[in-house]
Amino acid sequence: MRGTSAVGEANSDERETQEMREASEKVAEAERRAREAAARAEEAKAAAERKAQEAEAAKAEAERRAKEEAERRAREAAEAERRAQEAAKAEAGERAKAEAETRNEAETALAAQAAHKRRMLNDGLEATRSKGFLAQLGKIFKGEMSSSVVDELEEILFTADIGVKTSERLLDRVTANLKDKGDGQAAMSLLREEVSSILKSCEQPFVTEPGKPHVILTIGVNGAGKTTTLGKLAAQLTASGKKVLLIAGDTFRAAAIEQLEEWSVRCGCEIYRSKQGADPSGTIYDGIKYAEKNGFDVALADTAGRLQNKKELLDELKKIHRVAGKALSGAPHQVLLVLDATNGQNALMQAKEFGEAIDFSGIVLTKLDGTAKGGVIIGICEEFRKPVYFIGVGEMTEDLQRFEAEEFVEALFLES
Ligand SMILES: Nc1nc2c(ncn2[C@@H]2O[C@H](COP(=O)(O)OP(=O)(O)O)[C@@H](O)[C@H]2O)c(=O)[nH]1
Ligand SMILES: [Mg+2]
Repeated sequence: MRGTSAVGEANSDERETQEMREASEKVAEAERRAREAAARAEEAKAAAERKAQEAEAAKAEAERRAKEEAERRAREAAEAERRAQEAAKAEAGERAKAEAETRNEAETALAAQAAHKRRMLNDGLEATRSKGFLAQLGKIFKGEMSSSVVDELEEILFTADIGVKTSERLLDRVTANLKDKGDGQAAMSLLREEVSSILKSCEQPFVTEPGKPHVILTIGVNGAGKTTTLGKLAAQLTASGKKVLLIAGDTFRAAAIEQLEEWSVRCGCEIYRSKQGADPSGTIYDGIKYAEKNGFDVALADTAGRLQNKKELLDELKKIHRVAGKALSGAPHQVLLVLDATNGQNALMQAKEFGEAIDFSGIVLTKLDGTAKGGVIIGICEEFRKPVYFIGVGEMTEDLQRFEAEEFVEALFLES
């Protein structure tokens, strides 16, 4: 039994030992596992730290790159801006240069135009200077007189083409201010001053109001230069950018319509025409309506200078005037009386007759070139006190000149 028990004890010891071994093994195993776990945890921590560091570094790198990129962009933008400014500056410079060149060209062209205008005026008044009353006045100026300055002056002025009234006024003013009655030069300069003051009173700018359309009517005797003046005026206004309509109101002669038609082709403006023999006021009425409907800036109406008789002509002109006002309120805005300078004192008579029938608003004096009677303008200004808008000194478009008193006086008294 004992043996059995001993064996049993031994077995139990063995088992105990076994169990203890196993237990210690388990502990050892557990410790190992714990160590391993701790090691893994350590490793994981280290890895996490590494990752965190890496992330930190990546973030820092990303920030650095972003900063660099932003700086690069800013630099590029600044460079682009600088280039744009330079280009703009260069372009502005180019533009200013081009503008200056255009201005220079325009100034040169204007100067050339002005010189041409003066030359045409001076040439045009040549006959008036050398053969008209001014040529005779030259004798006074040079002191080549047979009697006193005042007597000579009186004789010359009263035979000149300036009309009695004007001659009287000139003579009175000169004699009243002449201190030494024998001083020819002083008499001439006084005369020039007086002529200048008379002519200045008739200088007025010609404006076409934006009345849409601004209607201008020309009146005057046959051959005075109405149609030609209208053609030249149409050409000048068209060139200045206005939309111009010519109205062929002289239906009396087919040639008059054709003549105006030629001008319309030459200046590139439109013409409103009816048949020869058509009612002139009806034609002008329709023409104004047409101009209004089609947005013309200016409508220039031609009229006949001769009908069956003078009364009929003046009656027709009055009717045209009335009818124009019916077509468009305020029309005609201007009535230009066209006078031919070669008619001399007759031009004064015509102005009187036409003026009694129609209250004209201004005068055009044509054909000052090639006549010795250019002095008539002094009489026209003094007697009618109406603006002289234009003067004709030749056949070309630009030979219809704006009347400028000072320039005219200079050309009139030009010393050769
Ligand atoms: N030399 C010159 N001739 C002109 C001038 N104005 C018009 N004429 C000419 O005078 C003539 C009659 O002109 P025109 O316009 O037909 O006169 P209208 O009958 O009043 O229409 C034409 O041969 C024109 O060329 C001018 O200022 N100088
Ligand atoms: Mg005509």
